[in-house]
Amino acid sequence: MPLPLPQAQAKAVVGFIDMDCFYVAVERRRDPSLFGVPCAVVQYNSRIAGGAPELPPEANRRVSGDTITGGIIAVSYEARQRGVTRQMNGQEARKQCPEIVLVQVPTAFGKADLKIYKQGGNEVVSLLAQRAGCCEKRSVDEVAIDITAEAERLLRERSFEDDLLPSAKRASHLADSALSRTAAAVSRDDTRRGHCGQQSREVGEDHEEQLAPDETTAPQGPWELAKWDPRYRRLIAGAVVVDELRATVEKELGYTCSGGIAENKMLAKLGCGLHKPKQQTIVFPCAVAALLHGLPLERIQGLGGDLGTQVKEQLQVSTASDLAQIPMERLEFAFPGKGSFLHGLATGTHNDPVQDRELCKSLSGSKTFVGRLALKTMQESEKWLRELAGELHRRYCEDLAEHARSPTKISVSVACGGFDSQSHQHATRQTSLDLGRNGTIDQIARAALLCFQRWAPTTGSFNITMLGLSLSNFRPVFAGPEANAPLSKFFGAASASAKGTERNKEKLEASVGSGGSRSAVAMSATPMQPTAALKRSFFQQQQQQQ
Ligand code: TTP
Repeated sequence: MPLPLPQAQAKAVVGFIDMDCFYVAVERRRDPSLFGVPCAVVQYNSRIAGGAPELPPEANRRVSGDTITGGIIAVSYEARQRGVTRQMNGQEARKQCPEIVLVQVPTAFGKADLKIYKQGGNEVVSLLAQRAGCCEKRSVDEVAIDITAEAERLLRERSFEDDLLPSAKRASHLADSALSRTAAAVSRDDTRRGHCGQQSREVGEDHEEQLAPDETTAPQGPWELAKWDPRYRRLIAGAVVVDELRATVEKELGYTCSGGIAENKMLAKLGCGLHKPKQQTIVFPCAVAALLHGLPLERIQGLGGDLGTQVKEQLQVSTASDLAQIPMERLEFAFPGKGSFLHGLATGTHNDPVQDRELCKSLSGSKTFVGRLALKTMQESEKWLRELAGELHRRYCEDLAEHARSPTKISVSVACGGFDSQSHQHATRQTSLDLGRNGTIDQIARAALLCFQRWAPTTGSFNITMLGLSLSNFRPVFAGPEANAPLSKFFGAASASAKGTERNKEKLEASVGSGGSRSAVAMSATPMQPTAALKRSFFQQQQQQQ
């Protein structure tokens, strides 16, 4: 049985939003003729020696013929209903569904260019942050939101009986319905492939019918409990908030999404994955035990990767309820320092708060080199480090223009050898760099090469299967002498007045053209004003370091 939630944490209402078939949705927004037809996004052909030829987002990226070797990375729900899965390559998908439209990801710098999808995800987070406050970006298409205050506001301002309760009922599934439990029992891999529960659901016309209130296993229905239990009332108001946020995202950005509502982040995410697309699920406290019972461990965020595999192997468990039975001493013995974390995940009581994190902490790019494409020489490695530097430079420029911040650390990751655990080796080397607001590709490439040479053996040939580059440890940047002022002054000055902003802009415009062919300022003359998100994230970083 789950442990009772501590009183202070029980008050939280967390919403979780996951975009539906996101890369497809981004492509549909760019090309509305893709709406309603089965379609999928495919990878580029990674076996082209020297890297993929450039294919910008605005090019015609539809792929024809039946010899498409790229793997499928996103599948529309129409295509899922016709049996297309993420496990297939383009050729197999076309065989399965001849009318499918396949769109290739854009490519740049010899590899996939995910910029349009990242931008799409960022737009969603910004919109949600405006409407709902504390937002935590969890991945390219997932956001956790603390909606406690908004739910409480609705409870104060709107009628519970006549408005909130019927609205929440109309919009939401319950996490312990028979339907939800079937969905929860499906493994994470199957879910990612687009499992049968999702395929069998019609999008559109019969939506209302599907969303009729589900049967529940709770002895007293949660809708009844809500009449007297404040925790349930808040979750019901939270469901209305999430429903309205989802409607806003669809109206303003054209993307549909699914939602989860619970008292903590892990349960909200779990709930969100139960009914897709364009649906939402409430995880009431009375549903937690039933939801976790028999839940494959890898469905829980945090246990989908290496840690989950180790937990399964060492403790001989496969479900959340199995793990919940393991005594704390044994958990701690097997995974020192992680006992209560694992117990929290297994029992649905892990109350990791929603972090106000709208901004990413690093800009990263990587490239894999499969089989005969593995990098063998310093010259080849240098070429690819430069390609990656070019990609990160472009993103650094965009980030700088948008958030007035600049990275101060660069890391290079290298994987080499085979893909089995014996021969596989992974190393990371890092160094500081000062890109400021005029950083160049050369600067990034030189720093990357320095890191690489710290790792690279001086003799012999390599067998590099992956190269990664990451820029992190952001600091605010400011045009002019204020650059060295105390940060509190900087934030005050930068956001104090429109006059200040204009002054920054003038300085920037004056310096355009002096910084080299692809300098940051040459890319954009946007005023350097730190965003609210940057201020928050910077002060959070400072607090963590103290
Ligand atoms: P997901 O959220 O896992 O899936 P999805 O949004 O396509 O579909 P669903 O409606 O079932 O949530 O992934 C988000 C995007 O990330 C996806 O559209 C494409 C990309 N992606 C990859 O590039 N490779 C992968 O292996 C996965 C799982 C996703």
